[in-house]
Amino acid sequence: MQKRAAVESTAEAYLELLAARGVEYLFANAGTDFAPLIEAYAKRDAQGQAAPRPITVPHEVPAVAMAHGYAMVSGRPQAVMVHVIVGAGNAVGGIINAARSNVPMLFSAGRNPITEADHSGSRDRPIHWAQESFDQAAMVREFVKWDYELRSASDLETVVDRALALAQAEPQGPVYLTLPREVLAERREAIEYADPARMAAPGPLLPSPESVAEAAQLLASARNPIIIVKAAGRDPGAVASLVTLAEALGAPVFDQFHTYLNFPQDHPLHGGFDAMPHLEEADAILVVESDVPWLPALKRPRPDARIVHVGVDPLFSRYPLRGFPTDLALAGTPRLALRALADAVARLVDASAVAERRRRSEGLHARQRDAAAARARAVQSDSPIDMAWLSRCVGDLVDDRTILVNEYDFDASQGVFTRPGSYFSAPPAGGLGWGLGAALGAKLAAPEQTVICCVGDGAYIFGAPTAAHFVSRAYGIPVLFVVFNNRMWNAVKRAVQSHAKDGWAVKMDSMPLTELDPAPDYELICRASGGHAERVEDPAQLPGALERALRVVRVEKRQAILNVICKKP
Ligand SMILES: Cc1ncc(C[n+]2csc(CCOP(=O)(O)OP(=O)(O)O)c2C)c(N)n1
Repeated sequence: MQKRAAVESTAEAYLELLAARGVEYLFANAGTDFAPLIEAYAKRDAQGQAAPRPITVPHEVPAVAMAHGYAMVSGRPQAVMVHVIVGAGNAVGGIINAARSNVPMLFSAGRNPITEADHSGSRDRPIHWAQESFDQAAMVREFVKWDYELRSASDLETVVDRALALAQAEPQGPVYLTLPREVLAERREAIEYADPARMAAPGPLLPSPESVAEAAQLLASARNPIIIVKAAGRDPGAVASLVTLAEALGAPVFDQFHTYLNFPQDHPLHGGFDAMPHLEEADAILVVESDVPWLPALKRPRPDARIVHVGVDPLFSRYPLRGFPTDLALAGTPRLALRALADAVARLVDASAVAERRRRSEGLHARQRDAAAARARAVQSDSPIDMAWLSRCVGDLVDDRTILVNEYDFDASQGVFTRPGSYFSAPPAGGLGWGLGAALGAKLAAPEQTVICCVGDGAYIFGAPTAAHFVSRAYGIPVLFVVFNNRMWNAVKRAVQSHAKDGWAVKMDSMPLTELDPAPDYELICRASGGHAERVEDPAQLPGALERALRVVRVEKRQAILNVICKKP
């Protein structure tokens, strides 16, 4: 159906279209380039017309992370807009995260006025000369699927629909749109557009029956097949398919460097979080949505092991170097590809071999669970607090209406996540500063869920906490933030230890460039935005402090933070 809406400018037409296309939020960090858009928002607000809800995020890192968090929970891309080249520069890390996580997003930036004078929107500030670049999109081009500069209002519908369809086409990812101020400011009387849109993203893909049959044959004839998975749970529907396949094979599933809930942790075939000790036994390996299924520098599968990869882009075509052996690659939507594989495998396997493998896998599962519990018990009274005990206490709070967003230090083996879409951890690209914004975006997308955000003290600082806590209060988005505060960048320290085991830094116990001591009173940053804030040093006080903070988040609907002082490694 063709729809006509009265608007005053291209900026207003843009808002009309975004709303019509179901974009619920515009996460924005504004500058002078926003003037026509702000004007359009004010007009639509005054007249009660629909527009994506504008969220002021006073730093680009949490702004992009909020759109990331919203899309990872809801599956729906949102819009982000930042200020010309300088805002885009601050946002690039988040775009890299979204790209490597295959998270859809409409990322946009204003463009400095093109003309020096004589047009509505022409340059009228001294920054308007220095803020122009030769190729603004170049800054993000390598990490977006498509980029374009809106040149004329007449193409608006095509441009917006193409951007949203491409972002949602698999492999999903961010797209980038430059919005020049003159174009946004152009006067218009109306916009006509198709409603619903006439630009659909391609639907789910299934690998060919021949390649499914070949892979099924390979897996079903193996004596010791194992499954390694990282990000299948990006599509919550893939979890049940993976369970069906694992059960058909009786094969253990290893969450290796996992970024989503891929497989219920209480399932007897969940083999834990480290496949490396099991690589040598495996004569067939199914790698599902995993860019890095093992670390070849440390351990590799047997040379004769047959290896099948399943994913929307099983060769990870945007990675310059990636050499994991691939005997068969099944490109397709994991939910469908795994289900098809499960059906084919079930027709081929030997039931007694499956039962025997399942029995062994159940033993492994039980040993893993017991070992994790023992690790936490052994340190439960340690002071300063051990991160295993902290993870246990947080893990114990997870129920069927909790989402956990983890940027680094929460140890997932200390929880029992079972529900698809209940656990998210840092993107494969590891651009720090993702956690706070992602948790806020997750809470916006799932207001009925409790969102717990676990961050290292380093990750907390990268997340622009003043901006994140501001957003939480300003828009009523209550999240429980738990800071795993070891007063250092342990990841960097560990890298030095593994790079030079007996080197100077280890021998002299000297780790310059890794210390975050003296640590700020992080809880005060949250308190400054009206949050409940506690500093926790006594391990025995931890469960009580978590309960109090959760009550504030759930009942008072206010953000809360626990600054948990942990052992310094
Ligand atoms: C934007 C960005 N800058 C730097 C790094 C390098 N880096 C990786 S982990 C890390 C430290 C994280 O510290 P913290 O969150 O306290 O966790 P910890 O390492 O102490 O467990 C750093 C600096 C990064 N990943 N991203």
